[in-house]
Amino acid sequence: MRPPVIGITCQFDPDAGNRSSEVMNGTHRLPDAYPYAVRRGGGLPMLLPTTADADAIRAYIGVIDGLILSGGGDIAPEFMAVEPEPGLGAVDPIRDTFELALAREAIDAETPILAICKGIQVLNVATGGRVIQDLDSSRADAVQHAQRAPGWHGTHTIDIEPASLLARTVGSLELRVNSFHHQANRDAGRGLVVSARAKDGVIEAVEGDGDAFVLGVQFHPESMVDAAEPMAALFRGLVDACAARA
Ligand SMILES: [Mn+2]
Repeated sequence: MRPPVIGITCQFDPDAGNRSSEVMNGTHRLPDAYPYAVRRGGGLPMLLPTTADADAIRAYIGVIDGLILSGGGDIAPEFMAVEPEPGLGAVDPIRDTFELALAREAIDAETPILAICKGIQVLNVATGGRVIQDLDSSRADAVQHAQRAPGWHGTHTIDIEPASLLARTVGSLELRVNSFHHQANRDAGRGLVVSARAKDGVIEAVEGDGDAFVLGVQFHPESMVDAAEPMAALFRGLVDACAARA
């Protein structure tokens, strides 16, 4: 029996001024930590090229057993119907359009989802949730969410909701996570609940309120699978959820 196929979205760098309707000129990029973490968790990683083709997006969901929405830049505020704030960083509306459609298709199909960093923002916006465009790091109780330690090193703690999918998956109610974000979810979208927060209240995880494996994390577990067992458990949890549906 083949291992569950885990589709992973990519970062996409458009090439300036050279886009046709047929060819989306640009370059896909993805740190190898993602496919490595999937293989280590027992899955078969498969990269999903960005596309605007709705039929192709549906076909992706038909092919994959599970989905990872990977990290990247900021989500374009137009998809939340709000104006860009001064602290907004680089956005890629092509990638956002693709990932929002893919996330909605995956939710409808009850495909297991692990959404990582930017992915947790995509998951929220796809379900009508809101995003803080730029965390206020000057707040008196603020935690540093843009760490300058190596990626495999957890720097701040999160408190996990008891009886949550996240707690069951990592086997703990507290976790030390890495942190490379300046955006965060402001709330949880439809069908999602908050399942972890940092000590300053910033949302660090959301999950589906149903039986499907739908988990979004604001940190980068793929960078920590060799350093911290609970991080590897997230990828095993995704793969096991896919295997259980097969
Ligand atoms: Mn953080």
